[in-house]
Amino acid sequence: MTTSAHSTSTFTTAHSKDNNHSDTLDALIVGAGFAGIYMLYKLLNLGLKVQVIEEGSGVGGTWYWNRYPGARCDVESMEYSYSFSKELLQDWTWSHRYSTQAEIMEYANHVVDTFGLRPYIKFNTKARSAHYDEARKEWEIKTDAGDLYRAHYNIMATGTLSSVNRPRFEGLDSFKGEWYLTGRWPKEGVDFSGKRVGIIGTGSSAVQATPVIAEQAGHLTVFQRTANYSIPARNEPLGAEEIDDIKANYPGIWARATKSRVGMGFIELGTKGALEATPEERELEFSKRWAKGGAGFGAAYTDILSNEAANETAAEYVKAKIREIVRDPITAKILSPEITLGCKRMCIDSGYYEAFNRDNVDLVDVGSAPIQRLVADGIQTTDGEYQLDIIVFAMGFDALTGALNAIDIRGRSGMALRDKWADGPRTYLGLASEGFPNMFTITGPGSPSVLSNVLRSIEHHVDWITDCITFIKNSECSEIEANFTAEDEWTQHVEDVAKDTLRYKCDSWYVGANIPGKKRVFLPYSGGLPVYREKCQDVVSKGYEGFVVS
Ligand code: NA7
Repeated sequence: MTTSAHSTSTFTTAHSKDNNHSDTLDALIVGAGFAGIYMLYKLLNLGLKVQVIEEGSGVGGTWYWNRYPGARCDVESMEYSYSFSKELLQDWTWSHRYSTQAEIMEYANHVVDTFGLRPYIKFNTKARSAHYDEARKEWEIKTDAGDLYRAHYNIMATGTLSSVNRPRFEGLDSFKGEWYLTGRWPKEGVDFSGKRVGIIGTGSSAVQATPVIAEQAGHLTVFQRTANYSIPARNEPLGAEEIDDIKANYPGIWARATKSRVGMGFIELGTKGALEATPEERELEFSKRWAKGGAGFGAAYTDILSNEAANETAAEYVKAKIREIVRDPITAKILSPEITLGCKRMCIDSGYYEAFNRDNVDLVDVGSAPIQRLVADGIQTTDGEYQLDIIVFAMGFDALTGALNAIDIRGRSGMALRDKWADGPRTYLGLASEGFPNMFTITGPGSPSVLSNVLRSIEHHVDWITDCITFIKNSECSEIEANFTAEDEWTQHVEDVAKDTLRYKCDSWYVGANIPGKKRVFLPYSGGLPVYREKCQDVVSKGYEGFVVS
């Protein structure tokens, strides 16, 4: 726990606390992460009978599970916050520019308790199946804990980066040491002291964990398959004056976030192309942003993610920084990415490159000499064997579709969602899928989700779903379902818009390339939040165009 602690006040909400779970619910929400929490709040305020089921024993979603050393948000805390309650914004105070996992958990719990939401969440309860009963026009949801819920609406708040990419290495069972997944970190923590530790992966999770584990372990070996770009976070405590200033200016910050492609009001977006600037101007601009730290580096120019030559200017700047920081030139070379900057999500670090200057840290390039198998004492690559006591798998997630496909979801005529999506997800606006009436996906595939400050995308989706449910209720209809043509056009549009970006060509989790056998499809919507919001609003204005309401 951090010492930022925050508030004692409670606000009142309009809902009643009675909730008879044996009756048909108005809505069943799967997941008590940030999406599920806000969805619950909104539907209770509509006076609906709602139940949330959550696999973990606490709220927070992916933050609940990702308690690995160094876990932190890479969006600034002051805007990685719900914006729906003015009181909450004033009441809560973050301690640092970028929050730790522990502080984010504290915040999630604070929100849940402030608004009296906890009684409506059943913990340690994993959704196993959700089947649509066409005759009753109800969803039937079964859980691993043996519950059966019936609900009019089935709302999937299952998260975008929540289904862990588990190791499939040959010989995993033969490894005699301990092994851990960053995405399922044990609550009691891990004692690395004096141990020979290996970490597989160099995405955000590993980049955050590496410097912290390096300080504790006897020796740390980082197994890197693909070098990625990392920008220093420059994390620091937030000063009282800065906090007061931000709190006084939240309306302006949210207004800026609403206009921003990525839903961030703090990031200063460049206004011209990198190639329009002179080399000296670029050097100055990149240096300014490197010194400030954070994701703003990638927003220095308008064309970094659309023009290869522009991208190269930013990439070269980072590579020069790596050479400057990392003392051993061979290590610096291996750490220097060959991929397009930003095509895999850029990392934000606190001492990542510096960690490789430590005597107890080594880098192994498993891109050129792949891991062959795990053996009793460690990892065997095509180049040799590495003796380890502990292995940390920081291998990412089955992004956007993994958590949904993990549940046996069946719509009309028993159609399985995972069969329908075998060649890639098909959604209308990332909110709904044809054949699955009254089911909504919060930040689902085909919506901006992971290409935005996900808190802004969550709030937008939850507000949209709430309005939609209100509309259905008021119109005395019982079903809403995406129509085939609208879904087809949207799915094609998501792909078409992505094609214009440099991210499209790169092997990343954005296209499902990290999961063996996953169909290569660009998963999030890359047209930006403002365009996306306008489209969603337009659909509503035209009487839920593209949906069948019956
Ligand atoms: P990422 O960004 O998907 O990173 C996973 C890392 O694991 C990445 O470096 C992968 O290398 C590596 N990986 C995956 N499978 C293997 C195998 N089989 N062998 C070696 N290395 C492997 O996941 P994170 O959890 O770090 O971050 C995910 C997001 O969470 C992040 O973007 C933030 O938004 C929060 P690869 O690049 O595929 O070669």
